[in-house]
Amino acid sequence: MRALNSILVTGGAGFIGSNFIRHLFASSTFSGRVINLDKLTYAGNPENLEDVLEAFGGKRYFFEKADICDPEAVRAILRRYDIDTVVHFAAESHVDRSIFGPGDFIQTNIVGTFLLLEAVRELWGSRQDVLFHHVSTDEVFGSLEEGRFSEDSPYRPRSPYSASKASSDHLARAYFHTYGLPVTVSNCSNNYGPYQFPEKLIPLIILNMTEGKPLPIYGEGKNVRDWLYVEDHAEAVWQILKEGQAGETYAIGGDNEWENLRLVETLCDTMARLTGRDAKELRGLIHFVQDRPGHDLRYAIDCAKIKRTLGWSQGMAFERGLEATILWYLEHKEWVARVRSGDYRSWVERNYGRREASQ
Ligand code: NAD
Ligand code: TDX
Repeated sequence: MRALNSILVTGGAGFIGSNFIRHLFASSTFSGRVINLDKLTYAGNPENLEDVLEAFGGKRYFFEKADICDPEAVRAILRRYDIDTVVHFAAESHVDRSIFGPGDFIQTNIVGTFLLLEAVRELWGSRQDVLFHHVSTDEVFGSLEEGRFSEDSPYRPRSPYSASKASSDHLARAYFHTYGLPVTVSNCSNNYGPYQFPEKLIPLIILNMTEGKPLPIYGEGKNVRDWLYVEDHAEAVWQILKEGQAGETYAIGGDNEWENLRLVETLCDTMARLTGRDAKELRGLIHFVQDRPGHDLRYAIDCAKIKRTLGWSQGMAFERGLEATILWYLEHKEWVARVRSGDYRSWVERNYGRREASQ
């Protein structure tokens, strides 16, 4: 029986990590505590979890500002909270940034994952009621012409980001096979939803539409991504923690493929419907720009295994998910303004650091 009493979430101040932590506290089947370990890079914003901090801070929710590449800090946190489960989200996550500066991706995604695995192995020894869950991406499988990726697809990463994630996947699995560390891995398709940093396609397009700015489409907009609502991903990870088998990999996807251009046009139409703005005018903002170097053509995931073995399925219809996401960004103007201006970083120091220190 898995302990699941003291869960360390790395990268919990980011997009998926913060949605996962909120989802855990909303789940009637979770009664333990969460320790959010995050370095707070440009992508980390503890304001994403302000509501969780208010409700559970100092009781069942704890924040620790730390770098997974700092073994002493990580070891101290693992011991202090007697961690029995790790959910490893922390990573450099943006493909374009990896093209223009791969160094941080190698450091955090590869070296950081290795150091975290080492620290956990030292703490847990031969314990089997524990779990290290490694969160990864479908991008490790490369670019598809036809068919879909599954757990058995060969690894063919093609960007510094996906190469670094592939490397971390291999390390996580090696710790299971070599040391018997209870490890699970998941490879998920593109997530969307609230709290996504507006460098990624969907929030970038939503915010540029609200500001009347050009909507940049790389190349001809023919690249295809499979989109999944972030809360569905969070639920999949929670089910893996509860029922997933050590040593197994789970592919997670939306069964929801979209060409980029068609997706952006749909975002324009949905925005128009929700706000009364003119759809043609919004579509007129579409602007083709130079393609991403090495741009993968298509990703798609066959997630039959997690459906069959754990009973997971996607709960959010895409149209409803896009509406909810657009409305979230329209209703969170202050969050957007602070993220856009960089103010969220001083918000962290002014508000969050002070309150954490008093816990
Ligand atoms: P994100 O960039 O929004 O968040 C990453 C978080 O990790 C941030 O809070 C950041 O501060 C933290 N972090 C970065 N380096 C760190 C370090 N050295 N030590 C501690 N914390 C550090 O990313 P996301 O989109 O939420 O993705 C989370 C995970 O899910 C990543 O591992 C990513 O590869 C994977 N993933 C993402 C998607 C997607 O569509 N976004 C899809 C599949 C898998
Ligand atoms: O301005 C843009 N214009 C554009 O055409 C941006 C930012 C993106 N794109 C294209 C590139 C991709 O084909 O849209 C698609 C989606 O781009 P991103 O949002 O950058 O996501 P992607 O590169 O597919 O990677 C995402 O999904 C898998 C996450 O960032 C990864 O962390 C995850 O592993």
